[in-house]
Amino acid sequence: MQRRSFVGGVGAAALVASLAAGRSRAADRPYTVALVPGLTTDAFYITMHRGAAAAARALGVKLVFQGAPAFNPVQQVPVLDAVLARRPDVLLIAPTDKTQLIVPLRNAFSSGVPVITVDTYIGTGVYQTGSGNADFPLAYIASNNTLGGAIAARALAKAIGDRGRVYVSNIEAGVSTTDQREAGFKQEMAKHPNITVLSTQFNDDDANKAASQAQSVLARHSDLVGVFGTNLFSAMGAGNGIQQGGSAGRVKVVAFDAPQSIVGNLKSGLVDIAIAQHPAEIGWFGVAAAYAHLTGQSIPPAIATGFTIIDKANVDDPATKQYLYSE
Ligand code: T6T
Repeated sequence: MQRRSFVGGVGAAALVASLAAGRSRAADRPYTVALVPGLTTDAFYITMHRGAAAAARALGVKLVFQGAPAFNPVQQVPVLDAVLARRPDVLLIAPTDKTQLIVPLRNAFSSGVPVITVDTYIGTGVYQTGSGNADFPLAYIASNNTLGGAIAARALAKAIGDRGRVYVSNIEAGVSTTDQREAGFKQEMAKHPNITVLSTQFNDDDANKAASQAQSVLARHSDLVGVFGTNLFSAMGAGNGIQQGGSAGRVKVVAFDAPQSIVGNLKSGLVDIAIAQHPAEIGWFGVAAAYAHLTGQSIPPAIATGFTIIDKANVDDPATKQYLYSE
């Protein structure tokens, strides 16, 4: 079959129309696409589900959304097994560890289920190259997380007058997205000689743990001036800890992700900058890419979605507000 290119500079509506042209088999028995998020109760993945559901409706695809209650491989792998038992036509998944999910996903692929990773990746995240043991997923659809970390560093450096001690609140090493955000942050901070980046605090995606760590860092370093929270729970937790430690406003907080609660935090000055990802786009492109593959069209091995930078000045602007996550 002649394969057509999936993203060739077409707009979303034209893309849906072009994809829907291959719908005849779907009309007989709709394709099933499974989306396994990092966890189900995170506004980021809830928003990704919304985007995926919109694409599924437009394309006549059945979407299954099933995930674990916490962000870790121990809970994600049994959910993955349960989802695979339903034999989806394509698996979309946000792997919770770039190494530990390789074997379970390779097994899925070997059993005939095409895999696309969304948000996070396995291996190096560079797929379809014919090298390494984890290049079998068809595509990786996500934010440019290294760039996001660099954006966070620039914003924090500006907010603290380019000097002082800061630290990174992170989930755990081995998560591709937050590893890249921390790396991008540190690479950029290396260009700021008067800023010292203290040891990273790992919180297991637990906002309460991130809050108590913030208080401990403050107790050890009364001259702390800034924190970068690499994801929703790291940032919210660190912000709360800074507030509980009596340093809200003095210690600047740059947050990755944009739950609804960020609005109040930006207005009160607890958080200076929120870097909103576009998770609905990730979900939308995930289902569209799955459908493209199932209908014989080629898909690019990497699709990068955007960011919206939110601060006190633009948080009420409808053009910005649309990127706050659903709950
Ligand atoms: O930041 C997102 C996601 O990109 C990351 O991989 C895990 O954490 C979030 O879901 C936010 O909690």
